[in-house]
Amino acid sequence: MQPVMITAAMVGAEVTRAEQPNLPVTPQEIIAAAVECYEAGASIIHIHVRDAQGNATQDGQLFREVVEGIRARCDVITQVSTGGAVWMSAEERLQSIECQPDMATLTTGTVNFGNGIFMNNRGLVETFARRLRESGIVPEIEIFDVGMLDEAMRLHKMGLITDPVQFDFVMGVPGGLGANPAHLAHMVGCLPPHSTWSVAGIGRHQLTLATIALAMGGHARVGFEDNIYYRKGQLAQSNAQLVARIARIARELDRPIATPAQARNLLQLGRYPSTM
Ligand code: KMH
Ligand code: ZN
Repeated sequence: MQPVMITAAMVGAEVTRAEQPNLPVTPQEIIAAAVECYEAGASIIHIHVRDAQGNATQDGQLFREVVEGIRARCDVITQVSTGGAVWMSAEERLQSIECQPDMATLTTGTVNFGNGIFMNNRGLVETFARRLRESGIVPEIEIFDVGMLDEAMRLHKMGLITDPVQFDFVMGVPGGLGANPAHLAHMVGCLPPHSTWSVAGIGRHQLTLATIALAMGGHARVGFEDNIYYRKGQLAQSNAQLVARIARIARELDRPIATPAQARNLLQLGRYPSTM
């Protein structure tokens, strides 16, 4: 089995400090939390940023500050969100890639997201995929429902995404794909041969689905974006605490933890030069 790539999704767009007092919010807090997660075993940092009021933003300058700050401290892979928050326009969402991160997310369809709608129509998805391709930024395909997998295959046929494709199954968002291991088994069975995949379980499903993913040979995403608790009724102390726990489980399952260099190799980052 491959070494485990652990992704730390530390901030997100929805969680507040009132809900999780240890949520990193300022660029300096996000950089420090990323380094802690890297030291605990993360090879990929999934990045969202917040404005001075703590609200989600896709401000390109804030993303640049965070990505450059992380790069100055360690070689962990930087993966920016192009999803942003449900109220944001497409142009706003794409500002995050201006700082030339290693990777960026790409959601391949529209889904209910709680009471909101996470809007990703075909035109938007193709535009995002093209922009990433032209910028030499490797996408991670975010799958919030099964049909998004078929849409990703369509992009693959169009040459907008190329092998090896990294998929992240986001399971348990209210309105989206349920956190059911049977769904996971089905989706993994549908993947093209050279793919890699991880699971981001929401809330209490984070630990169980990440563990199942490790046992199946996949990779795992943990962090406050998806889950703020260590266990029922007990808030996690930090994102790094959640990373350290899944790293411990991986070792128990005889899955070594991927270094960022190993993860770069598995994901074949830098596989196409920027044409911008
Ligand atoms: N905040 C969600 C609406 C991503 O980062 O690409 C979208 C999201 C996915 O978080
Ligand atoms: Zn995200």
